[in-house]
Amino acid sequence: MKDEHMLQDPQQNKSGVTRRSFLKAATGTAAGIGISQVFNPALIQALETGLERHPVLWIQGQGCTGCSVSLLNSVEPSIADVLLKVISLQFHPTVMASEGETALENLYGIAKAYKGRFSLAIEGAIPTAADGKYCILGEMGHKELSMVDVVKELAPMAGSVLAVGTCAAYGGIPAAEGNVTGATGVVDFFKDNTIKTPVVNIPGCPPHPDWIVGSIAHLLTKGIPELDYDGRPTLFFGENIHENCPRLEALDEGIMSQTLSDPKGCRMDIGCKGPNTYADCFKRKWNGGMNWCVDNSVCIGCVEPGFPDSASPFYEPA
Ligand code: FSX
Ligand code: SF4
Ligand code: SF4
Repeated sequence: MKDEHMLQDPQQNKSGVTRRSFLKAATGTAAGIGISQVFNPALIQALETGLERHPVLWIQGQGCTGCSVSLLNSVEPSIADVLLKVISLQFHPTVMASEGETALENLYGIAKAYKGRFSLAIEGAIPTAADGKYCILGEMGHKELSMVDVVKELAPMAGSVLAVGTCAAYGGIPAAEGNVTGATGVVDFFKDNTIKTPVVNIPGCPPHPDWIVGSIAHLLTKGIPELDYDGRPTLFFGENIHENCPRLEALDEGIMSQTLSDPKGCRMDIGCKGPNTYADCFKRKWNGGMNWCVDNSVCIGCVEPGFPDSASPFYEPA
């Protein structure tokens, strides 16, 4: 099958958002908070042509789907439109209409047709125990396909892999103490199986939608973004939460919160893990820029390798 026929043409869709209107919105809402470096005018043009022929295939292993939900709930216009019509997302178990063997055949068909030219987004950890039986994605030709099988087969064919969420990046909650499923993060799984495809980690439990969309946009237009020691884009994970926290001044003055409802104090005594955490939540904020964890709770270090064990108990000082 020819490339042209394999992918849906986003421009032919009849519903609300066009690629141009999405990119305009993304530029507007993201201006001044870092993502504008991704969505500059030259890149918008590149996105308009580049995204169309670079499919993203999104598979889900051992996670809670919170990564997808974070993405789906957070952008206006609807991220579902964005993913289906702007980013050329060709497989996503939560949002696609297709199901069963047909869907899996499509997944494999696109991977083969676009070998070396598609990105594989992996959400959730990969459960390796019991021969991968803890996570079966479906059946093809009367054969069960586990997450392990699919990653082993598709990841080497991909041009790049996005490990979306802390579970995919580092193992996260499924790999916490008591990990009976052998839950493993993507990079460790690749090492164990000699898979060499480059990986971009987009941790967070869940990750901020800008981190996901921004990393994909960077990947598709400028290639792999600059990554830190833990494989995360420095664009989003290059700054320390504590050093940039608006409550740092309170700490310097010895004003410490004893309760989560305290409006001013530093949260260190009630467990804030900001000092060990690198992410731009302090300026990007969440829920459309409304608030972030430290406003009403503490930073639990959700983007760090070792989370959640290394950050537990959440409400006790580190
Ligand atoms: Fe993990 Fe994604 Fe935490 Fe959940 O599926 S990163 S458990 S918020 O959402 O993988
Ligand atoms: Fe640091 Fe947390 Fe205190 Fe902010 S609230 S200054 S991140 S310890
Ligand atoms: Fe995760 Fe901390 Fe950011 Fe909250 S503030 S999303 S816990 S890194």
